[in-house]
Amino acid sequence: MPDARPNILFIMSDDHASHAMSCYNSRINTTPNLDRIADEGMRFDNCFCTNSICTPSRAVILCGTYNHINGVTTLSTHIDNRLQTFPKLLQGEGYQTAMVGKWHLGTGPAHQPTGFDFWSVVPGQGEYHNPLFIEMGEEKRIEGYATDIITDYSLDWLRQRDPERPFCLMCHHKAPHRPWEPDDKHADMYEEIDIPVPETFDDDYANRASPAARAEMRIARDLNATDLKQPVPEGLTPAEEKHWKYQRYIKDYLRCIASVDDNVGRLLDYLEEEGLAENTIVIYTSDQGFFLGDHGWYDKRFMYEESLRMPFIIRYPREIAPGSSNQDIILNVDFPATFLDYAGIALPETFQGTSFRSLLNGETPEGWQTSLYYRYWMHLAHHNVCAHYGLRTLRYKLIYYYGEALGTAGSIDESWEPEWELFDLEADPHELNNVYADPAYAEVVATLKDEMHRLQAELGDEPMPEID
Ligand SMILES: [Ca+2]
Repeated sequence: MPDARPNILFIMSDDHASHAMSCYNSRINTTPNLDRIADEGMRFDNCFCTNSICTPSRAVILCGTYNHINGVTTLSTHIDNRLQTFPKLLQGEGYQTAMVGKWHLGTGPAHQPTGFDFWSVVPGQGEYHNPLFIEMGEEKRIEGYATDIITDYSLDWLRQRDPERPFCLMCHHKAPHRPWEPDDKHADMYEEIDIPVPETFDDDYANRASPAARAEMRIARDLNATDLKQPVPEGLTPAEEKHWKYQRYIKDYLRCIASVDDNVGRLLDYLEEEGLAENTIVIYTSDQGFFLGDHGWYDKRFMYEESLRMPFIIRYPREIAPGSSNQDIILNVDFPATFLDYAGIALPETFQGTSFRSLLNGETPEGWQTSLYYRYWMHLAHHNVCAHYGLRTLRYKLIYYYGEALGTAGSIDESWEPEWELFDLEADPHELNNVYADPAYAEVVATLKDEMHRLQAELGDEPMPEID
């Protein structure tokens, strides 16, 4: 009897914010192939990461644990590849497993991928053009463009698999990570048009705690020559120069996404041609969000919406109604629990996430999570972003910038004074007005702190000394 367990095709790109996908009503681009997944499946509007940076988010997804548990708190704390992961569990139950593309969890015997029948990954961030791969421990440089090659490898692996057993393929794109290098095919896209700027493009960082103004990820000031790829024209006013830099940045970012979109289309076509579309769960997501000129920024790390939010679209015709969407909170830590649920594998007690299969069936269970805990550790290590933790509920967001690196590579600012932020997302969706000190929100603050401490205790993290 054929194995009826579903296949899993998990496609994840790097730094692709949902507001650059047309199925999320992007104002700046179209993504017809990604939209196929959303049109034929479900779009999650409140999917969030627990730490908005590459390496930690990837560890959360594999291990089903928060970073203070799996130890991958920063870019330099690589994964201990003996940890339990969902691909290992799938492999142990007869799934064929593969990991292709960006790994970014370390190289060498202690950190390289485990739990995969086949793996071919780019070391570190990887390169866009003629990238180096490490395939089952062997280095090989491949001619071509990373997004195409990662898809080629994925298709090659699918073609040689055993059709009698289910598969789990993790196809991880390097794109559209900085420095946003498009391929020749998409190099001239958007050449003749101006991409609109977001509403908060000229944010002055007033009415916030100090970290927003301290951050060094401003389009006007912090993009470098490698990012811009062309000399800045002379004679521009500061506003014109900022606008020119935004166009340079965002167009290359969107060109990289256009290639991802094309290549997702190739994978979807393959599933259809092979009669695999019905029994394959297809996911498209990104390791976290990104600022697309929002608040005048590029990059991520902050708990602010554009960075915290992950795109998550999923198609599985057997269980998910086409063209559906969901507003419940799901987290990257919930992904592995969901995949194991579909595979009929019991969730290990050590996994901290919860399967959202019932949400995919259109039902929100009683007591489903209405808040999430977030923590970014790398105090002043990159882009001068401060370490912080916080709580987001459906309406509010509380953030605490406690100002310590906790043994990570960041430099310590001795003069640091801890600061809080509270945003009422209903009244202030763009997070421009910190109401932490507003007496009208005193009760809200107290309730949110209690909830945050409850979650910290439940998840096994320790609060820092908290000063009001
Ligand atoms: Ca990333």
